[in-house]
Amino acid sequence: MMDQTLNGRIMKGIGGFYYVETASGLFECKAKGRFRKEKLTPLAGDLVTITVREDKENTIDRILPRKNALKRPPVANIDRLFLVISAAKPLPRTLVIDKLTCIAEKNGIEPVLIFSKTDLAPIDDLVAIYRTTGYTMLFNTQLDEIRAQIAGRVCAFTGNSGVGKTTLINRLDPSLSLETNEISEKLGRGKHTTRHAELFHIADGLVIDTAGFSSLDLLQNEVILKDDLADCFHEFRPYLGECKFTTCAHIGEKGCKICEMVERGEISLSRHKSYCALYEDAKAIREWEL
Ligand SMILES: Nc1nc2c(ncn2[C@@H]2O[C@H](COP(=O)(O)OP(=O)(O)OP(=O)(O)O)[C@@H](O)[C@H]2O)c(=O)[nH]1
Ligand SMILES: [Mg+2]
Ligand SMILES: [Zn+2]
Repeated sequence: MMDQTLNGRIMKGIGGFYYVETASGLFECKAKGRFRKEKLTPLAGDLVTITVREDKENTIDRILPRKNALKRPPVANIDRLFLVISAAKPLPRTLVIDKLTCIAEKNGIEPVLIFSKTDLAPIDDLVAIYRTTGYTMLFNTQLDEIRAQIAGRVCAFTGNSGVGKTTLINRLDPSLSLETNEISEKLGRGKHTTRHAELFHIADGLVIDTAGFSSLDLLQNEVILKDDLADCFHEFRPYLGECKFTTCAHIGEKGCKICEMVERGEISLSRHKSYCALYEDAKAIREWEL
């Protein structure tokens, strides 16, 4: 048989091998040496062209341009990021949620908020805060609605350890039976034994299981510059450019449209507080430091 050129998507990468799904099946491939020279690492989620060979190892020959790429977890081409937020155990922290939505926005990923453990504590205050963002908000019990959000897209789940990400993914597709904390504790196994990203078919879409990566990894490895920050707050966008001063940083200046909208309750105070805190952090970062 002759060598075959196929298009596909990297479902996972382990120990230098990549598993590429194509219309003709799944193929184990090696990356061409050229990528190493170009300092380009194939990532789970990458759309690639591969050559399938009869008597030699299959290779990834080309990585198609990416929509986005995260460092940690190392994944590409994500469409939606599900932020799982628990009402309790662990308690939600708005600054963390807001930083994560900013990282998503910066990468062209649509955040979707999923509230879990609402059987343990009320979540109304948080729902009220995020209503003004316009983001889709769902409870972890709304499985069909969550499945509809996944269909046709590449999705990732994030959120603190213990919020119930794996539990939810298992409920969305019981055939997966990924290991939850409960089980790994019972088996006396250390948490996060595997640290690789892998794509699964769930609900007519692809879900990246980022076992071993925490939202902290995302938070620590993605940087947003201060001039890009306001744009990452989705609900600020309609008003940007309407401040009195073109140099307005929206942190309490006179004639700031964003601050006016906060006063009017159109933008939630909590989100603006996060913005101010993140702006302070971002001030310390210079582009040449990246
Ligand atoms: N009461 C309650 N418990 C839940 C809910 N969702 C998950 N849990 C429990 O929370 C614990 C942690 O759930 P996991 O799914 O392992 O959490 P995780 O987000 O995957 O955690 P990491 O893998 O460490 O990031 C388990 O004991 C679950 O049974 C929920 O809606 N309500
Ligand atoms: Mg988990
Ligand atoms: Zn302003």
